[in-house]
Amino acid sequence: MKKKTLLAGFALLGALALTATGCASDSDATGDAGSGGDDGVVTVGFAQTGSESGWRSANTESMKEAFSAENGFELIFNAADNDTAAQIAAVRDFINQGVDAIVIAPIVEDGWDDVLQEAADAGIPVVLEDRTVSASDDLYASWVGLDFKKEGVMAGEWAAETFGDTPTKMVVLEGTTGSAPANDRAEGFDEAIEGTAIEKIDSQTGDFTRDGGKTVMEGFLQKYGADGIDLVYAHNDDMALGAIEAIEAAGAEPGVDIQIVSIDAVKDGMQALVDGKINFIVECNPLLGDLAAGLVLDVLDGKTVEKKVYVEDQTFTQEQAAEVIDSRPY
Ligand code: GZL
Ligand code: ZN
Repeated sequence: MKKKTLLAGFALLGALALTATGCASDSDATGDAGSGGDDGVVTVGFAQTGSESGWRSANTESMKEAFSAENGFELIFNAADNDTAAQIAAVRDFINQGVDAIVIAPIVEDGWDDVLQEAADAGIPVVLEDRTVSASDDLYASWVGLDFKKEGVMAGEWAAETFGDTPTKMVVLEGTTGSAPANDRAEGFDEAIEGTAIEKIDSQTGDFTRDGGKTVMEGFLQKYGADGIDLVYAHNDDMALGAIEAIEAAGAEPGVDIQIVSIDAVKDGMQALVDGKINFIVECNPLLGDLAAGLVLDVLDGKTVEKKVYVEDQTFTQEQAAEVIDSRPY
C-alpha cells in the first residue's frame, strides 16, 4: 500500500478541515447537519490505551484538542489503563451508546475481530490511531499512525554504525507485550543489526512505563553487572528514563559506560539526550488528533479514505536535540 507522507497528510487535513467547517455549520433544510445527529454534533467514542507514558499524554492531548466541541464533536473518552479487556469493554459500551464513530488506539494487536465486527454490524465506523491490529482491515475504515518497524530500523542503523564490529552486549527494554510498536520496533532493529557484533544478551518488557524500565534494568544490572552491558535499546523514552535511574543507582554513567538508544523524542527524553544520558532518539510523532478527526469526518461524509495514513518520523543526535528542544511542541 502506497504510503501517504505527512505532507499529503496535511493536504488531506486541509481538505478535511473545510469539510469539518462545512459539516459543523451546514444545517441543511432537513436540519440534518450531514454526518452528525440532528444537531450536527458528531459523537465520537475514543478508546485510549491509558496513560502509560509521556508520549501517551501528548497523544491524548492532541486527540482531545482535535475532537473538541468547537470542532463540532462530542468526545466520549475512555483510558483503559493498559488493560485490553477494559479497552474492548469500552468499545462495546460506545456501540451500545450508538455513537456516530469510534476511534481506538489498540493496546495490543490481537483480540479485536469480534468487537470490530459488532461495530460494523451496528453501522458504526471505526478509525484506528497510533497502534494497529491484526484483524482484517475490512473491519475498520482507516488507520493513522507511525511506521514502527521503520523506527526500529532507524534505531538499529544507529547502533550498527556506532558499534559495528566491536563486540557489544545489548539488553532490550521491550514495549507492552503484544503491542504493534513492541513487535515492529524489535523486528526492525534486529534486521538492522544483522551481521554486526552486537549481541542481544537479554530482552524483557517494561510495559512502556518509567517504573517498568527501571525495574527491568535493575534486574539486568544485578544479572550482568554494569560492566557486562554496553548498550540499552529502549522501545520508548519512558523506559529509557527508568533505566537511567537504575544505571546511576548502580554507580555507572548512562550514555557513557552504558549507551542508550530510544524511541519517542518526548520532552524528558530529549532533555536526557541533551544531558548526554541517552545517545540517540528516534521520534514517534504523537500529534495524530487532527488527522484522526479528519478521517472520521471524511468517513461519516461517505468519502473514500486511505486505509493507512503514515506520519513521518525523524531522528536526533545529542547535538541535534540541543538545537531543537526549546521549539518542540511536546
Ligand atoms: C507508539 C506508541 C507507544 C509509544 C509509547 O506510537 O503506541 O506507546 O512509543 C507509548 O511511549 O506508551
Ligand atoms: Zn457532514
